[in-house]
Amino acid sequence: MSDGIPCLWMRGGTSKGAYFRASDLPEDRAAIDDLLLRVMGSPDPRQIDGIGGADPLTSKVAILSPSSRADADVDYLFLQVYVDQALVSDAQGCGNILAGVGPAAIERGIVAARAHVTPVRIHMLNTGEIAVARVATPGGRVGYEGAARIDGVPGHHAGVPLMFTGLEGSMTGGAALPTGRAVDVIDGVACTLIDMGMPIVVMDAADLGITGRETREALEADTALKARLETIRLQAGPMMRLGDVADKSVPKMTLVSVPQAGGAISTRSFIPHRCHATIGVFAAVSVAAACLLEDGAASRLAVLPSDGVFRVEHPTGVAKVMIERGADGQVKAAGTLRTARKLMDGLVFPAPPRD
Ligand code: NQM
Repeated sequence: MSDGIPCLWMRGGTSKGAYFRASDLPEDRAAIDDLLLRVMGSPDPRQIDGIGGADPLTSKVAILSPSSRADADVDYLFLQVYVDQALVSDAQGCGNILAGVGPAAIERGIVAARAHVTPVRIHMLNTGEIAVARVATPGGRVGYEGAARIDGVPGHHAGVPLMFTGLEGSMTGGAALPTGRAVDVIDGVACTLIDMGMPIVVMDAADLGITGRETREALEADTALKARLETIRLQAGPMMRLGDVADKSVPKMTLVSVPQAGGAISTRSFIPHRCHATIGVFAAVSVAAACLLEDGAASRLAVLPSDGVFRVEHPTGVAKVMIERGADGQVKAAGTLRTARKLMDGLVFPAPPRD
């Protein structure tokens, strides 16, 4: 380990993380967690002695290996490395970091590139589901340049379309509504507890005494709001079959309000203790699915699109989610467009164990 560990540092969607081959890491999970804390520089609010960016959105890890399933090409384990606690969690997946998995799997020789575009079937170990990414591979190499733009990322890059099926109840027992109800009242607040790839608690921002148009910074400074959200979250966790969520990064807390910019719904997401600069990919799919329910905060405020493309507004723009529904009205498939970029390929040197 003192010689350094092969590591790709990539932007995936609106997040950043370290991508490793499983074979370059220890086998034992406790040893991996210990190593990743030292790689990222956690716990420390500045992560000064590691490569983490002092924000949950830039303290993320993807571990890749050839797939254990015949219907997938690569296995992807997502780990959230907490910034200011000695905690590494696999209790959630991450659709933004997922955007970098196809390119990273090709870069690392786990998947062979095709001539123009390489479809990569990704087995997401955190939830057991499969996503399909289409990676631009001009000339048989990953191409990062392109014309796709996503809000929250400056400039334009090669698009990475992502398609999902079977997201319902990804971490909560197989049903999109783990309590069987569109609305549960917790601490007097009407909450929609939903999991379509990410367990989230959807609430009307007005019920929490805010407009839902506040900036990320203003919301992060609102300690009374954050305390109230955490009290609701700790009760929602067991109701969503997630057990005690005190040390888990799910469920996420999503405050919704009427759309401001021609979209379907406006959001402010707590993930769960910091406010998201945008919105997570699977969180956006879950919010879009909440808009389609007959009851609940999101459906009461949403403006449903006629073309199946939900423009989910967030603090720095819009995340577009394509939703395909079956004859029964249920969400059958979802998709989104992300971009990803290789930022650094090299060796990472973890900090020594602390005393
Ligand atoms: O919901 C942050 C992110 C995410 C998660 C978080 C994500 C998703 O934006 O699929 O992408 O919710 O912790 O990276």
